[in-house]
Amino acid sequence: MPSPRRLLLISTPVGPLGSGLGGGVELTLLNLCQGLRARGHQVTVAAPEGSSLADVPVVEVSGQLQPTAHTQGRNALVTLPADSVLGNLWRYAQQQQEQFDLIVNLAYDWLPFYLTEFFDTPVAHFVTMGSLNDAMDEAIQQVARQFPGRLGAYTRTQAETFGVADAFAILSSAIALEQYDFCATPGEALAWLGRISPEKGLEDALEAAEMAQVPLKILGKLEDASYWQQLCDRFPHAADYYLGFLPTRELQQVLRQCRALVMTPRWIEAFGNVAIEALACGVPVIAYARGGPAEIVQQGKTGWLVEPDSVSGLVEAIRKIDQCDRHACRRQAETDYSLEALALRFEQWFETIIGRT
Ligand code: HBI
Repeated sequence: MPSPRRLLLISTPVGPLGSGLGGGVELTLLNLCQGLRARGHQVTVAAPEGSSLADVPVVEVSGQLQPTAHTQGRNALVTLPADSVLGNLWRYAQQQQEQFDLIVNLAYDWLPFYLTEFFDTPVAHFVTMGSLNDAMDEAIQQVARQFPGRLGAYTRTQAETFGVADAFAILSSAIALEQYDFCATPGEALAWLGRISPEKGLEDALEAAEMAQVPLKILGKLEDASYWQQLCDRFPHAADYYLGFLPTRELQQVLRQCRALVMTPRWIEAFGNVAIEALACGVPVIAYARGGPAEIVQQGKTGWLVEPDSVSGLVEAIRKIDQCDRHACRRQAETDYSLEALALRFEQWFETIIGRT
Protein backbone atom coordinates (compact mmCIF):
# COMPACT_ATOMS: atom_id res chain seq x y z
CA MET A 1 0.00 0.00 0.00
CA PRO A 2 1.77 3.24 -1.06
CA SER A 3 1.69 6.26 1.27
CA PRO A 4 -1.65 8.05 1.52
CA ARG A 5 -1.83 10.94 -0.94
CA ARG A 6 -3.62 14.31 -0.69
CA LEU A 7 -5.71 14.51 -3.89
CA LEU A 8 -7.77 17.42 -5.25
CA LEU A 9 -10.34 16.35 -7.91
CA ILE A 10 -11.81 19.18 -10.02
CA SER A 11 -15.23 18.36 -11.46
CA THR A 12 -16.95 19.24 -14.75
CA PRO A 13 -18.17 22.87 -15.00
CA VAL A 14 -21.34 22.03 -16.97
CA GLY A 15 -23.50 21.45 -13.93
CA PRO A 16 -23.58 20.77 -10.19
CA LEU A 17 -22.83 17.16 -9.19
CA GLY A 18 -26.15 15.36 -8.74
CA SER A 19 -27.89 17.28 -11.53
CA GLY A 20 -27.26 14.58 -14.14
CA LEU A 21 -25.81 17.25 -16.49
CA GLY A 22 -22.33 15.81 -15.93
CA GLY A 23 -23.44 12.42 -17.28
CA GLY A 24 -20.88 9.65 -16.78
CA VAL A 25 -18.49 11.98 -14.97
CA GLU A 26 -20.72 12.06 -11.88
CA LEU A 27 -20.62 8.27 -11.57
CA THR A 28 -16.87 8.18 -12.23
CA LEU A 29 -16.20 10.86 -9.59
CA LEU A 30 -18.36 9.14 -6.98
CA ASN A 31 -16.81 5.73 -7.60
CA LEU A 32 -13.30 7.19 -7.64
CA CYS A 33 -13.74 9.07 -4.35
CA GLN A 34 -15.17 6.03 -2.57
CA GLY A 35 -12.51 3.68 -3.95
CA LEU A 36 -9.55 6.01 -3.23
CA ARG A 37 -10.74 6.89 0.29
CA ALA A 38 -11.14 3.17 1.01
CA ARG A 39 -7.45 2.88 0.17
CA GLY A 40 -6.55 5.56 2.71
CA HIS A 41 -6.09 8.56 0.43
CA GLN A 42 -7.37 12.02 1.37
CA VAL A 43 -9.73 13.12 -1.42
CA THR A 44 -11.15 16.64 -1.82
CA VAL A 45 -13.62 17.46 -4.64
CA ALA A 46 -14.19 20.98 -6.01
CA ALA A 47 -17.35 21.44 -8.07
CA PRO A 48 -19.99 24.05 -9.05
CA GLU A 49 -22.15 25.29 -6.16
CA GLY A 50 -25.24 23.17 -5.54
CA SER A 51 -23.17 20.00 -5.94
CA SER A 52 -23.71 16.96 -3.75
CA LEU A 53 -21.77 13.68 -3.96
CA ALA A 54 -23.11 11.10 -1.48
CA ASP A 55 -21.04 11.43 1.73
CA VAL A 56 -18.02 12.98 -0.03
CA PRO A 57 -17.21 16.56 1.11
CA VAL A 58 -17.39 18.96 -1.84
CA VAL A 59 -15.85 22.45 -2.04
CA GLU A 60 -18.63 24.35 -3.82
CA VAL A 61 -17.45 27.09 -6.20
CA SER A 62 -19.74 29.80 -7.58
CA GLY A 63 -19.92 31.13 -11.14
CA GLN A 64 -21.60 30.74 -14.52
CA LEU A 65 -21.82 27.17 -15.86
CA GLN A 66 -19.88 26.21 -18.98
CA PRO A 67 -21.79 25.35 -22.20
CA THR A 68 -21.52 21.62 -22.94
CA ALA A 69 -18.85 20.57 -25.44
CA HIS A 70 -20.64 17.63 -27.01
CA THR A 71 -23.20 19.80 -28.78
CA GLN A 72 -20.66 22.15 -30.38
CA GLY A 73 -18.83 21.72 -33.68
CA ARG A 74 -15.29 20.56 -34.39
CA ASN A 75 -14.05 24.13 -34.92
CA ALA A 76 -15.98 25.64 -31.99
CA LEU A 77 -14.12 28.55 -30.37
CA VAL A 78 -12.92 28.27 -26.77
CA THR A 79 -15.54 30.26 -24.84
CA LEU A 80 -15.92 31.39 -21.22
CA PRO A 81 -18.95 33.19 -19.73
CA ALA A 82 -18.41 36.15 -17.39
CA ASP A 83 -17.62 34.99 -13.84
CA SER A 84 -17.11 31.45 -15.19
CA VAL A 85 -17.24 28.61 -12.68
CA LEU A 86 -14.46 26.98 -14.73
CA GLY A 87 -12.15 29.95 -14.14
CA ASN A 88 -13.16 30.13 -10.47
CA LEU A 89 -12.53 26.38 -9.97
CA TRP A 90 -8.99 26.75 -11.31
CA ARG A 91 -8.27 29.88 -9.33
CA TYR A 92 -9.22 27.83 -6.24
CA ALA A 93 -6.90 25.02 -7.37
CA GLN A 94 -4.02 27.47 -7.94
CA GLN A 95 -4.48 29.06 -4.51
CA GLN A 96 -4.72 25.73 -2.66
CA GLN A 97 -2.19 23.70 -4.64
CA GLU A 98 0.42 23.45 -1.83
CA GLN A 99 -2.12 21.43 0.24
CA PHE A 100 -2.12 18.62 -2.33
CA ASP A 101 0.23 16.05 -3.82
CA LEU A 102 -1.77 15.92 -7.07
CA ILE A 103 -4.60 17.80 -8.77
CA VAL A 104 -6.86 15.70 -11.06
CA ASN A 105 -8.95 17.45 -13.73
CA LEU A 106 -12.20 15.84 -14.91
CA ALA A 107 -13.43 18.76 -17.04
CA TYR A 108 -13.50 18.29 -20.78
CA ASP A 109 -12.48 21.95 -21.32
CA TRP A 110 -9.55 23.85 -22.77
CA LEU A 111 -8.56 25.95 -19.71
CA PRO A 112 -7.29 23.23 -17.30
CA PHE A 113 -5.16 21.64 -20.02
CA TYR A 114 -3.68 25.05 -20.93
CA LEU A 115 -2.94 25.82 -17.24
CA THR A 116 -1.01 22.55 -16.63
CA GLU A 117 2.44 24.09 -17.10
CA PHE A 118 1.70 27.02 -14.74
CA PHE A 119 1.11 24.84 -11.67
CA ASP A 120 3.78 23.69 -9.17
CA THR A 121 1.67 20.79 -7.91
CA PRO A 122 1.33 18.29 -10.79
CA VAL A 123 -2.00 18.38 -12.66
CA ALA A 124 -3.33 15.12 -14.21
CA HIS A 125 -6.25 15.02 -16.67
CA PHE A 126 -8.86 12.27 -16.88
CA VAL A 127 -10.38 12.78 -20.33
CA THR A 128 -14.05 11.72 -20.36
CA MET A 129 -14.99 11.79 -24.06
CA GLY A 130 -13.39 11.15 -27.44
CA SER A 131 -12.12 13.91 -29.73
CA LEU A 132 -14.82 16.57 -30.26
CA ASN A 133 -13.09 19.76 -31.40
CA ASP A 134 -9.76 21.06 -32.67
CA ALA A 135 -8.95 23.51 -29.85
CA MET A 136 -9.40 20.77 -27.24
CA ASP A 137 -7.39 18.28 -29.30
CA GLU A 138 -4.53 20.79 -29.51
CA ALA A 139 -4.58 21.46 -25.75
CA ILE A 140 -4.56 17.69 -25.07
CA GLN A 141 -1.73 17.12 -27.54
CA GLN A 142 0.28 19.92 -25.88
CA VAL A 143 -0.02 18.18 -22.49
CA ALA A 144 0.93 14.88 -24.15
CA ARG A 145 4.12 16.48 -25.51
CA GLN A 146 5.12 18.47 -22.42
CA PHE A 147 3.93 16.10 -19.67
CA PRO A 148 3.66 12.54 -21.02
CA GLY A 149 1.80 10.30 -18.56
CA ARG A 150 -0.43 13.09 -17.23
CA LEU A 151 -3.38 12.02 -19.43
CA GLY A 152 -5.90 9.30 -18.56
CA ALA A 153 -8.84 7.88 -20.53
CA TYR A 154 -11.49 5.18 -20.16
CA THR A 155 -10.40 3.16 -23.20
CA ARG A 156 -7.59 2.93 -25.73
CA THR A 157 -10.08 3.45 -28.60
CA GLN A 158 -11.10 6.74 -27.00
CA ALA A 159 -7.45 7.80 -26.49
CA GLU A 160 -6.67 6.99 -30.13
CA THR A 161 -9.16 9.64 -31.29
CA PHE A 162 -6.62 12.28 -30.09
CA GLY A 163 -3.73 10.79 -32.06
CA VAL A 164 -1.47 10.56 -28.98
CA ALA A 165 -2.78 7.30 -27.44
CA ASP A 166 0.64 6.30 -26.08
CA ALA A 167 0.62 9.35 -23.79
CA PHE A 168 -2.55 8.10 -22.06
CA ALA A 169 -3.00 5.80 -19.08
CA ILE A 170 -6.03 3.56 -19.86
CA LEU A 171 -8.17 3.35 -16.69
CA SER A 172 -11.46 1.79 -17.77
CA SER A 173 -14.42 2.31 -15.41
CA ALA A 174 -16.34 0.64 -12.56
CA ILE A 175 -19.69 0.36 -10.82
CA ALA A 176 -20.79 -0.37 -7.25
CA LEU A 177 -21.37 -4.10 -7.85
CA GLU A 178 -23.38 -4.60 -4.68
CA GLN A 179 -26.18 -2.51 -6.26
CA TYR A 180 -26.68 -5.08 -9.06
CA ASP A 181 -28.34 -8.48 -8.51
CA PHE A 182 -27.47 -11.45 -10.72
CA CYS A 183 -30.36 -13.11 -12.62
CA ALA A 184 -29.92 -16.56 -14.18
CA THR A 185 -33.41 -16.95 -15.70
CA PRO A 186 -34.38 -13.94 -17.85
CA GLY A 187 -37.61 -13.29 -19.73
CA GLU A 188 -37.85 -12.73 -23.51
CA ALA A 189 -37.18 -8.98 -23.71
CA LEU A 190 -34.04 -7.16 -24.79
CA ALA A 191 -32.92 -3.95 -23.06
CA TRP A 192 -31.65 -0.64 -24.44
CA LEU A 193 -30.21 1.91 -21.95
CA GLY A 194 -28.99 5.45 -22.52
CA ARG A 195 -29.75 9.04 -23.33
CA ILE A 196 -32.40 9.09 -26.09
CA SER A 197 -30.34 11.18 -28.52
CA PRO A 198 -29.30 10.61 -32.17
CA GLU A 199 -25.69 9.57 -31.42
CA LYS A 200 -26.99 6.56 -29.46
CA GLY A 201 -28.73 4.95 -32.49
CA LEU A 202 -31.91 3.66 -30.76
CA GLU A 203 -33.66 3.23 -34.14
CA ASP A 204 -31.39 0.29 -34.96
CA ALA A 205 -32.31 -1.50 -31.72
CA LEU A 206 -36.02 -0.95 -32.42
CA GLU A 207 -35.65 -2.26 -35.97
CA ALA A 208 -33.64 -5.32 -34.88
CA ALA A 209 -36.15 -6.16 -32.12
CA GLU A 210 -38.97 -5.91 -34.68
CA MET A 211 -37.13 -8.20 -37.14
CA ALA A 212 -36.26 -10.72 -34.38
CA GLN A 213 -39.85 -10.45 -33.04
CA VAL A 214 -38.77 -9.88 -29.44
CA PRO A 215 -39.89 -7.05 -27.13
CA LEU A 216 -37.49 -4.22 -26.21
CA LYS A 217 -37.35 -2.37 -22.88
CA ILE A 218 -36.07 1.22 -23.31
CA LEU A 219 -34.65 3.07 -20.26
CA GLY A 220 -32.91 6.44 -20.09
CA LYS A 221 -33.15 10.20 -20.12
CA LEU A 222 -35.40 11.49 -22.93
CA GLU A 223 -32.87 14.11 -24.07
CA ASP A 224 -34.04 14.89 -27.63
CA ALA A 225 -37.84 15.11 -27.85
CA SER A 226 -38.07 15.64 -31.63
CA TYR A 227 -35.82 12.62 -32.30
CA TRP A 228 -38.03 10.53 -29.97
CA GLN A 229 -41.16 11.69 -31.82
CA GLN A 230 -39.61 10.50 -35.11
CA LEU A 231 -38.94 7.09 -33.54
CA CYS A 232 -42.52 6.82 -32.24
CA ASP A 233 -43.85 7.69 -35.70
CA ARG A 234 -41.72 4.97 -37.29
CA PHE A 235 -42.03 2.26 -34.56
CA PRO A 236 -45.60 1.93 -33.17
CA HIS A 237 -44.37 -0.06 -30.13
CA ALA A 238 -41.69 2.49 -29.10
CA ALA A 239 -43.89 4.46 -26.69
CA ASP A 240 -44.99 1.24 -24.94
CA TYR A 241 -41.37 0.07 -24.67
CA TYR A 242 -40.20 3.27 -22.91
CA LEU A 243 -39.93 2.83 -19.12
CA GLY A 244 -38.39 6.22 -18.24
CA PHE A 245 -35.15 7.34 -16.55
CA LEU A 246 -34.93 5.14 -13.45
CA PRO A 247 -32.53 5.29 -10.49
CA THR A 248 -30.07 2.37 -10.32
CA ARG A 249 -32.15 0.21 -7.97
CA GLU A 250 -35.22 0.21 -10.21
CA LEU A 251 -33.16 0.20 -13.43
CA GLN A 252 -31.32 -3.00 -12.50
CA GLN A 253 -34.62 -4.66 -11.47
CA VAL A 254 -35.74 -4.33 -15.13
CA LEU A 255 -32.31 -4.89 -16.72
CA ARG A 256 -31.47 -8.14 -14.87
CA GLN A 257 -34.55 -9.92 -16.31
CA CYS A 258 -33.61 -9.13 -19.91
CA ARG A 259 -32.12 -11.66 -22.33
CA ALA A 260 -29.48 -9.16 -23.52
CA LEU A 261 -28.54 -5.48 -23.59
CA VAL A 262 -28.34 -3.97 -27.10
CA MET A 263 -25.86 -1.07 -27.64
CA THR A 264 -26.04 0.84 -30.93
CA PRO A 265 -23.62 3.80 -30.63
CA ARG A 266 -23.22 6.00 -33.70
CA TRP A 267 -20.23 7.76 -32.10
CA ILE A 268 -17.03 6.45 -30.47
CA GLU A 269 -18.51 5.61 -27.05
CA ALA A 270 -15.71 6.57 -24.62
CA PHE A 271 -16.68 3.68 -22.37
CA GLY A 272 -20.37 2.76 -22.05
CA ASN A 273 -21.09 2.25 -18.33
CA VAL A 274 -24.41 0.60 -19.25
CA ALA A 275 -22.41 -2.37 -20.60
CA ILE A 276 -20.87 -3.16 -17.21
CA GLU A 277 -24.20 -2.55 -15.45
CA ALA A 278 -25.64 -5.30 -17.68
CA LEU A 279 -22.72 -7.67 -17.07
CA ALA A 280 -23.08 -7.16 -13.30
CA CYS A 281 -26.68 -8.48 -13.60
CA GLY A 282 -25.54 -11.45 -15.71
CA VAL A 283 -26.96 -9.87 -18.88
CA PRO A 284 -24.84 -10.41 -22.02
CA VAL A 285 -24.14 -7.39 -24.27
CA ILE A 286 -24.83 -7.16 -28.00
CA ALA A 287 -22.95 -4.08 -29.25
CA TYR A 288 -21.64 -2.40 -32.37
CA ALA A 289 -17.87 -2.96 -32.39
CA ARG A 290 -17.24 0.77 -31.87
CA GLY A 291 -15.51 2.44 -28.93
CA GLY A 292 -15.67 1.24 -25.33
CA PRO A 293 -17.99 -1.77 -25.76
CA ALA A 294 -15.45 -3.29 -28.22
CA GLU A 295 -12.96 -3.43 -25.32
CA ILE A 296 -15.46 -4.81 -22.82
CA VAL A 297 -17.42 -7.61 -24.54
CA GLN A 298 -15.74 -11.04 -24.64
CA GLN A 299 -16.97 -12.36 -28.01
CA GLY A 300 -19.36 -15.32 -27.68
CA LYS A 301 -18.88 -15.49 -23.91
CA THR A 302 -20.23 -12.28 -22.35
CA GLY A 303 -21.87 -10.99 -25.51
CA TRP A 304 -21.52 -10.41 -29.25
CA LEU A 305 -19.72 -7.60 -31.07
CA VAL A 306 -21.47 -6.71 -34.33
CA GLU A 307 -20.33 -4.84 -37.46
CA PRO A 308 -21.15 -1.17 -36.75
CA ASP A 309 -24.54 0.02 -38.10
CA SER A 310 -25.50 -3.51 -39.26
CA VAL A 311 -29.08 -4.18 -38.11
CA SER A 312 -28.96 -7.67 -39.64
CA GLY A 313 -25.81 -8.26 -37.56
CA LEU A 314 -27.80 -7.35 -34.45
CA VAL A 315 -30.57 -9.79 -35.43
CA GLU A 316 -28.06 -12.59 -35.98
CA ALA A 317 -26.52 -11.91 -32.52
CA ILE A 318 -29.98 -11.88 -30.89
CA ARG A 319 -30.64 -15.32 -32.40
CA LYS A 320 -27.48 -16.80 -30.81
CA ILE A 321 -27.48 -14.92 -27.52
CA ASP A 322 -28.12 -18.13 -25.52
CA GLN A 323 -24.59 -19.29 -26.39
CA CYS A 324 -23.35 -16.64 -23.93
CA ASP A 325 -22.82 -17.47 -20.26
CA ARG A 326 -24.69 -15.27 -17.76
CA HIS A 327 -22.45 -16.41 -14.90
CA ALA A 328 -19.37 -15.41 -16.94
CA CYS A 329 -20.94 -11.94 -17.38
CA ARG A 330 -21.21 -11.42 -13.61
CA ARG A 331 -17.70 -12.82 -13.07
CA GLN A 332 -16.24 -10.38 -15.63
CA ALA A 333 -17.89 -7.45 -13.84
CA GLU A 334 -16.46 -8.62 -10.49
CA THR A 335 -12.97 -9.12 -11.89
CA ASP A 336 -12.54 -6.00 -14.02
CA TYR A 337 -15.10 -3.41 -12.94
CA SER A 338 -15.21 -3.33 -9.14
CA LEU A 339 -14.57 -0.07 -7.25
CA GLU A 340 -11.46 -1.64 -5.74
CA ALA A 341 -10.03 -2.47 -9.19
CA LEU A 342 -10.73 1.10 -10.40
CA ALA A 343 -9.11 2.74 -7.36
CA LEU A 344 -6.03 0.55 -7.76
CA ARG A 345 -5.68 1.53 -11.45
CA PHE A 346 -5.99 5.24 -10.62
CA GLU A 347 -3.61 4.93 -7.63
CA GLN A 348 -0.98 3.30 -9.86
CA TRP A 349 -1.43 6.08 -12.46
CA PHE A 350 -1.07 8.77 -9.76
CA GLU A 351 2.09 7.14 -8.38
CA THR A 352 3.73 7.22 -11.84
CA ILE A 353 3.10 10.98 -11.89
CA ILE A 354 3.99 11.83 -8.27
CA GLY A 355 6.94 9.47 -8.37
CA ARG A 356 8.23 11.24 -11.53
CA THR A 357 8.09 14.83 -10.21
N1 HBI B 1 -18.81 19.83 -21.80
N2 HBI B 1 -17.65 21.85 -21.75
C1 HBI B 1 -17.86 20.63 -21.25
N3 HBI B 1 -17.13 20.23 -20.18
C2 HBI B 1 -17.31 18.99 -19.62
O1 HBI B 1 -16.63 18.64 -18.64
C3 HBI B 1 -18.30 18.12 -20.17
C4 HBI B 1 -19.04 18.58 -21.27
N4 HBI B 1 -20.00 17.80 -21.81
C5 HBI B 1 -20.33 16.45 -21.29
C6 HBI B 1 -19.51 16.08 -20.14
N5 HBI B 1 -18.54 16.87 -19.65
C7 HBI B 1 -19.76 14.75 -19.48
O2 HBI B 1 -21.15 14.50 -19.46
C8 HBI B 1 -19.07 13.66 -20.28
O3 HBI B 1 -17.74 13.93 -20.16
C9 HBI B 1 -19.36 12.30 -19.73
